[in-house]
Amino acid sequence: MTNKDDKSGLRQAGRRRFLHQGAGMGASLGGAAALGALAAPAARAQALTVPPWTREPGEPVLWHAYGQPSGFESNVIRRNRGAAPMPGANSSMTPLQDLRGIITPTGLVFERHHAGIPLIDPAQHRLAVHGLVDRPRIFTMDDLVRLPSVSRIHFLECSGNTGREWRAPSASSVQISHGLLSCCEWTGVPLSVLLEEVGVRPEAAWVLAEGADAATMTRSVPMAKALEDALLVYAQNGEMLRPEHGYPLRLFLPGFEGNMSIKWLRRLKLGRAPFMTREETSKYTDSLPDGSARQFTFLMDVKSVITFPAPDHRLRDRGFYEISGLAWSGYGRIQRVEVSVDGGRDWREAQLQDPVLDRALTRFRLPWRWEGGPAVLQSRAIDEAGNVQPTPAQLVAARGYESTYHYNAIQAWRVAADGRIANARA
Ligand SMILES: Nc1nc2c(c(=O)[nH]1)N[C@H]1C(S)=C(S)[C@@H](COP(=O)(O)O)O[C@H]1N2
Ligand SMILES: [Mo]
Repeated sequence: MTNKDDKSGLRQAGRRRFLHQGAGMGASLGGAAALGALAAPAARAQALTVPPWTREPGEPVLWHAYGQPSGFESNVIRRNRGAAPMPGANSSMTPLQDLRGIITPTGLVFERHHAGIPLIDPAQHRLAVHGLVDRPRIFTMDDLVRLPSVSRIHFLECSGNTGREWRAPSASSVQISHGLLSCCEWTGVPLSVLLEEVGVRPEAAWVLAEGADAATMTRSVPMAKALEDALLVYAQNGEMLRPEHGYPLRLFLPGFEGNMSIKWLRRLKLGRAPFMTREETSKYTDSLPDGSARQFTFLMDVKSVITFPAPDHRLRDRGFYEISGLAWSGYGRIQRVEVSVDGGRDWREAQLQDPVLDRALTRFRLPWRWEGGPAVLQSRAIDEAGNVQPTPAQLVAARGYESTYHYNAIQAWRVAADGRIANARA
């Protein structure tokens, strides 16, 4: 794209070339043949002009000292269902329908706060570690960031994500139905390193983690998880955490429900038994059909969703489209994703985009030709532990209707003949 006079022309030529190559690709990807001959008529034969932005120098360097997306992308923002009854106790969702890779840009990462965002001076922040330890201690942020650190790419999903789809299709946007989900690079000190500093007593079996927000969010973490891969995170996507994600320090538990990754972390207490906090007794438990309830359902189940096309989009022309979406599991890597475009009669294996990482979002793609008629699109993920994403009927059979957390059923989008897309049940 070096010849500025010919930008749009190159773009059109490139598009046609891609669509043409698509024809060859189709055979090996099964069934998506005849991808060529589909450049939309409007994309052909246009006069090339020299646009105003080519005639004079553009904005200077440092136009934004902290970079911003193009103004033409201003609709790509976090959104939610509206005001919540309690000030500060609300969430916002990631615009999955507009994202292209596996990493969530930090400014678009969903938020879930139970009592607002505390604005914490890192110089004032402290982390206390006490209980069944040999050397109880209060750490400053300077103490903590000096310790050996690691970086890991993992998804974070609120266990309430998609919970409102339980009884019937509800949200008319994939952002609202599935957007309590992100995937970032997390940098921090392994909790095991800190626990070695303080000396864990042999009787210690659980760690209480407490946040410094007005919710003083508290959760009990099993010692095995604390020692295995729990992180004391201070940076996200390469820069220090942002206030809404726990600045200056949060716990991060790969593969576990988002609620346990306590933000604004101020205290860790080691004990013999779980601490039975509100968030693990009243909340974040799962009622079952027989009247009992599951407690401590830490792991996020295998799940996937098609992010394009979704109800947020509308198909304008028939012809080639790339179906694309995200798959993830708290049990490990995604092994396989299958996609159906006919309401679940036939399933085709989607391509997984490298890298396929442990407990990270995995992008899948499938070439598709829309003939202009009705279609029902679904994706089904299978993880390396052999877990298969259930249908809504299978999920309800196992869990009933009284739960809100850990909904991971197959999502269907219905494409109408006019190209509009709706949330549906296959
Ligand atoms: N201290 C504290 N930690 C918290 C919360 C909170 O309200 N307070 N919300 C939890 C919930 S329910 C989720 S899903 C995640 C959301 O993390 P995020 O806002 O960085 O996406 O943080 C968890 N940690
Ligand atoms: Mo959550």
